[in-house]
Amino acid sequence: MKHFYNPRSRSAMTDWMLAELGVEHERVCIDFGIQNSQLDELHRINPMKKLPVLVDGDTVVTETAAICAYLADKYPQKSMAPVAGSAERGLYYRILFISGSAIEPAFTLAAANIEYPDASMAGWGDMPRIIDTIEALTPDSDWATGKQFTAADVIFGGLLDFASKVGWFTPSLKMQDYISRLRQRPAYLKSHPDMLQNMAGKRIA
Ligand SMILES: N[C@@H](CCC(=O)N[C@@H](CS)C(=O)NCC(=O)O)C(=O)O
Repeated sequence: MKHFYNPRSRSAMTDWMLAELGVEHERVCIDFGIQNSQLDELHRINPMKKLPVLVDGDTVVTETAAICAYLADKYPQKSMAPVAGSAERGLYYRILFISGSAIEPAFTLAAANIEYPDASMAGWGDMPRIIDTIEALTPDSDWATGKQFTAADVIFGGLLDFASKVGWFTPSLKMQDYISRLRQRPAYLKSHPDMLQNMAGKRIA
């Protein structure tokens, strides 16, 4: 497997997922400022021209949440996804999908000081609804779907961790506790060496 990533980007989450799984893979660190054959390859395999990308044989997976879900299913012995058909699996899907389709766009627009005029028309609603949703989905203890740490924590927790570092929102105490638990995981530390520092104001690759 080949992972196109940059530790200073959303692909820190897929790097973290690979570290949690402990699977061997080829790393291709992309610097968007350097035009080379690796960047050409990224542009060829992903018309979105974005990181992260996972190439597994003939399969090209893009989108951070899709890559993490794909990896969780590929290595079931690592127990990074709740059992298919279980109640926890429903919550797992909810968290994986809402992170990319609603929480992220809401944060991105808020960071650019853009407010969509009608929360009922926008798939991501508005910031008050998003903050209430994050609060409801944040676990009081353990992990997002219960006792088992899953790819949903890498995606949802990873987004909260990143968004709080760059100042996109102010986490509640419950959210801060959850983020602190995530930051203590050895695989998190392995994949976020420089992301532990204050990222406010720094360019995201
Ligand atoms: N929806 C995508 C977003 C990926 C994304 O925006 N990646 C950024 C880095 S954080 C990127 O590659 N930007 C380079 C560009 O768009 O030129 C995902 O979740 O994977």
